[in-house]
Amino acid sequence: MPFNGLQDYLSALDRRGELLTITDPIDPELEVTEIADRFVRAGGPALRLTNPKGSRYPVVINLFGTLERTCFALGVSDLNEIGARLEELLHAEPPSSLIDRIRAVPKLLEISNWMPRTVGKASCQEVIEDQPRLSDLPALKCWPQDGGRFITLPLVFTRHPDTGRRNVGMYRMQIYDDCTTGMHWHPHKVGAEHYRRYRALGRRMPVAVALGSDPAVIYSATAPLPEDFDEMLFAGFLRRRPVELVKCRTSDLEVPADAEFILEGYVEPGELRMEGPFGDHTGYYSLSDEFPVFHLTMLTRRSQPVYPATIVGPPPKEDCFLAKATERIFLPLLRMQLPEVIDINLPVEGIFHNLAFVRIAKRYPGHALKVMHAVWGLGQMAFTKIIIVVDEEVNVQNLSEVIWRVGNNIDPERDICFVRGPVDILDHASQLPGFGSKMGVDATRKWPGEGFGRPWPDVIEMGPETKARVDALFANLGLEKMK
Ligand SMILES: Cc1cc2nc3c(=O)[nH]c(=O)nc-3n(C[C@H](O)[C@H](O)[C@H](O)COP(=O)(O)O)c2cc1C
Ligand SMILES: [Mn+2]
Repeated sequence: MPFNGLQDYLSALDRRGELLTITDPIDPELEVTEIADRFVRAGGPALRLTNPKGSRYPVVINLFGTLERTCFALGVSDLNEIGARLEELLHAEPPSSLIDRIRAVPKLLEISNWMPRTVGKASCQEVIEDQPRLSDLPALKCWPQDGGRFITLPLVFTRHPDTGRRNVGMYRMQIYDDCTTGMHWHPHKVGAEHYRRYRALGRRMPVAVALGSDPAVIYSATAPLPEDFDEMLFAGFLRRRPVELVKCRTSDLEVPADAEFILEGYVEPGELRMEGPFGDHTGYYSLSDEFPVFHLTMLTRRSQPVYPATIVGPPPKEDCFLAKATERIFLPLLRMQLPEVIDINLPVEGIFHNLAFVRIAKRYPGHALKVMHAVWGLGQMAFTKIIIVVDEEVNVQNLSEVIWRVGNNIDPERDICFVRGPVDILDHASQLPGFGSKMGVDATRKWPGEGFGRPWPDVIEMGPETKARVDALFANLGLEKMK
């Protein structure tokens, strides 16, 4: 069942014994991070800190702190279920016969059931503050060298000025004062593209930010959807129920009705300000740089809101589980473009952009190279710094196996390819910000058609007859568990 907002999710976590309430005074500067970090590393519960210093709103954090909790948040017992649902939807054959057409109707009705719905009355507008103060929020200063306090789990709503299409992205916001923040959409992200269009038109850009909603809605803001795909429709698909939206008070943007807080405001084209540093996903500080500025003009909220937050930093953190959800959910989409891909593993230590293991059914000479170039052409996968392609017999989820196979199967000079292109803005090693090089490793077995003239050895394996004879012997000795 989908959740009616963040507090409904918290109640459900509480019933599962996955919510710990701490009533002691805790400082949103650094202390919340140290507490949340210990709990996330221990696979511990979500946290509700009811007495953050300097604010009357409780902080909730670690909402996606384990893989199991992320599954629960998205209403599944296994993240592959969502991928499978998506696959079924995408592979729906166009109905040919009348019977097929009739059969397709429920499926189509189901899709229309996920379209967001607009409502008139919303809990996120129970209280209207037209003289809002961001200092009322218990926003975190996460790490010692951070440039200030940051809103770390915001859902940023914008519209393309020409098409009117909505985008929702999670882009952190550094609080400068009571009514301005940074707007840290990287140039590659859709919010930044909307901004560029507003700038070209010379028009002020309306922006609305939702804090807290059904966790499926929160997750959707992080999902690497195609540019014109509405995150709120996607959230409706995930929760199997439409997201209810309400019109903002000061703009035509629509925001989740169940949110805890809505920050309404605008970004002025051309206005830039230094943002950061910020202890980031990579485990390093991202350096300060110029980003657009968000101006808050109105805050609406629930009468008893909670403030959602997250911290990022050296893995694992909560964002690792959000990203694992993305890996599983989007595998079928990747496979629509590249059916030869069997599986993919973006290990958390690789911070998702640094390292991808791709398992393929190799069909022709050069196939691994084709796959890596295709991956570099797919949405946010373009930022993958190292892609390692292996054959279908390699289980990419088993890092021990991958390292064993890759080390054995490559001749570095021949099998490593370098390309240049866009890299993640958070990459601090690239020669220029956002532009650098990437590396592909073809760790598949080499074929004669690839110029490989030597015989390729088999992997060592015991024969089944010998195994069966020793199984029988072990059973007699009471050693049957030793395989
Ligand atoms: C906790 C968290 C914080 C994030 N912060 C940022 C950020 O500050 N800037 C950014 O461009 N992307 C950030 N991201 C990644 C984007 O949310 C992600 O790339 C998303 O797909 C962007 O949506 P879009 O394609 O609609 O632009 C963050 C993700 C998470 C999980
Ligand atoms: Mn988007």
